[in-house]
Amino acid sequence: MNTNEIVGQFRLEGKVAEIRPLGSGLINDTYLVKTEGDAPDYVLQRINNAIFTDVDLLQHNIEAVTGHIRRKLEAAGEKDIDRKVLRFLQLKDSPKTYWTDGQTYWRMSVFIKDSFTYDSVTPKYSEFAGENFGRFEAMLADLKEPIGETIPDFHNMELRARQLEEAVAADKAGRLKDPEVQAILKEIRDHVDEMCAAERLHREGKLPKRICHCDTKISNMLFDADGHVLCVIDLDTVMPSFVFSDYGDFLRTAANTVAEDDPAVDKVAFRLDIFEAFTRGYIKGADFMLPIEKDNLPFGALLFPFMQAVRFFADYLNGDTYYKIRYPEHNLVRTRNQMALWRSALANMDHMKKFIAQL
Ligand code: GN1
Ligand code: MG
Repeated sequence: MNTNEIVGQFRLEGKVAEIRPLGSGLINDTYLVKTEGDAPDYVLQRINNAIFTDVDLLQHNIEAVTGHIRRKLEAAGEKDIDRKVLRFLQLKDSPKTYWTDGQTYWRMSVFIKDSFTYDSVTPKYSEFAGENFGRFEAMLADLKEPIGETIPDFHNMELRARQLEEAVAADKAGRLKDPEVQAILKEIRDHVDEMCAAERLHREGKLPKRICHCDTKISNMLFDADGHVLCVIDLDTVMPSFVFSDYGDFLRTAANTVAEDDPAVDKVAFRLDIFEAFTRGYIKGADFMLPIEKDNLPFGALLFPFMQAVRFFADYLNGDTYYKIRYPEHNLVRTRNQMALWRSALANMDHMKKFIAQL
């Protein structure tokens, strides 16, 4: 079936004028569905079923989360709600919000009008983003419906470390002999223990899990033309996790002076102006945080470049089966970049701690 026929399975308004690729996600395939006249435009996504194996659970989570946020916005008397929370379309012949032919899985949501995404932001926008990602979690704090893990242990550093060791043991792509690969592996192994602190604190009963977004890269937030935050998008990985997930993944993308796959490793640096602005906003929005969560935010800023490096590196050793790549060394380039960011954040640890203590 072609995308036109798939779109035809959903309850949409208007006539389709054009369908074209949208965005830069590394997992799903995304399209913009333009319609004729005044009808809204839509986003069509093919869900990567190799990664999200339980699409029923995935869409159940998303419906629970968007429904809960919508009701809160309504109760607060918000205007323009359709631009502040995503709305997924049901099928013509069932209330389900995804369609499958048994092999591929598809969903559609309303495209939010006059919205913009960014791959880099000013400190001012970061502060708005921080407050809104924090508020996103705060809004979900009283969600009664259970939210399952669409990818079990998604942000569990101990699991990611084990997966890397499995990739090393198997060396499927024969890449382990490269001296650079050996050096990266050594650096990761030297620090992996300290990077698993959150799981230990959780086992000791000191660190709670919250419902988090778990993919707070800067491009997953929509802004309006004036730079105000409209809405959080890409809800596939909303699940219980530590606050570090959302705090850390934003800084991993927004506080890097370059993109996550920029090969110019010497240009990679952790931006303190973005860190400070985002942290101020996040602490304001995530008003539920315990002292142990707040005090460990600098750890979260280190954890995410490190975890992402481990994930890209494991995929490189496995022969690039998880992330989309555009050239053979893409995952290695991403690994180098994320390790450089981690080193730069590490060098700023004292500054980060002091800054948070005085807030
Ligand atoms: C993936 O596809 P996208 O851009 O939403 C990944 C994230 C990574 C990110 C790195 C389900 O996100 O965890 O941080 O790539 N999502 C999944 O760019 O693995
Ligand atoms: Mg995502």
